[in-house]
Amino acid sequence: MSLTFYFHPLSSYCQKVLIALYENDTPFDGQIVDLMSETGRADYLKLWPIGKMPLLRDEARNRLIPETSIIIEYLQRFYGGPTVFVPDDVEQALHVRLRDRFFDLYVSNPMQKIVTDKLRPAGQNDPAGVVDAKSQIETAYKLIDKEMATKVWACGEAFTLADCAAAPPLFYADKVLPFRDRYQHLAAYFERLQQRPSYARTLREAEPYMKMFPG
Ligand SMILES: N[C@@H](CCC(=O)N[C@@H](CS)C(=O)NCC(=O)O)C(=O)O
Repeated sequence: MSLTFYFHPLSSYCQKVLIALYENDTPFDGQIVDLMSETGRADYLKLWPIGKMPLLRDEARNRLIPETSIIIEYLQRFYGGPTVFVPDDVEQALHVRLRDRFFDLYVSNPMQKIVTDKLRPAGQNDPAGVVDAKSQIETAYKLIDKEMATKVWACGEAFTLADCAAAPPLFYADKVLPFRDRYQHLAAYFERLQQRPSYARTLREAEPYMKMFPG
């Protein structure tokens, strides 16, 4: 097997890439990484000193690829299938990349801030940072809700990189700042994401680990 995917099933960014792998039935060996264990973290840091998951190793091309958006573009270029994550058209591609950045930076990262704050030892919390993160997500919800009033997927009719980026953080963001009763179009979009077989499978595989999710 040429591709090895280092990941954890519960991790939002890892799920983003799993969705892309499942969309095109791309064969890979999965290696679960436990960053909570001392040895798991030490081994992973040898691979990628930045220490962020996931990573893709491609034996055939002798490449180690970090960063989810780059991994998904890599998969499309070298292991492509029917789902095209970033369209060839330059303007459309820029739009998809913008929406991908939007979900990573303004939903995923603030969601992580809120969740990881719950894991910090007593006395090391950052209440002001959590308030800022919630405010950022709320603004993002409003913008997504407006966008999704007229769209099926994040960038229109086709499922893209932006939808891979959207589904996992929306799932966790809804747990820390619920949106389903407040934003009708966002809620309907998230429902469609959950019905998508690639994300449904990702969620199913995360289920046994869900008890590790704080609060
Ligand atoms: N920009 C990175 C973000 C990856 C990221 O934040 N991963 C989280 C898991 S969802 C992580 O590795 N957190 C562990 C840590 O920060 O120690 C990407 O897109 O790959």
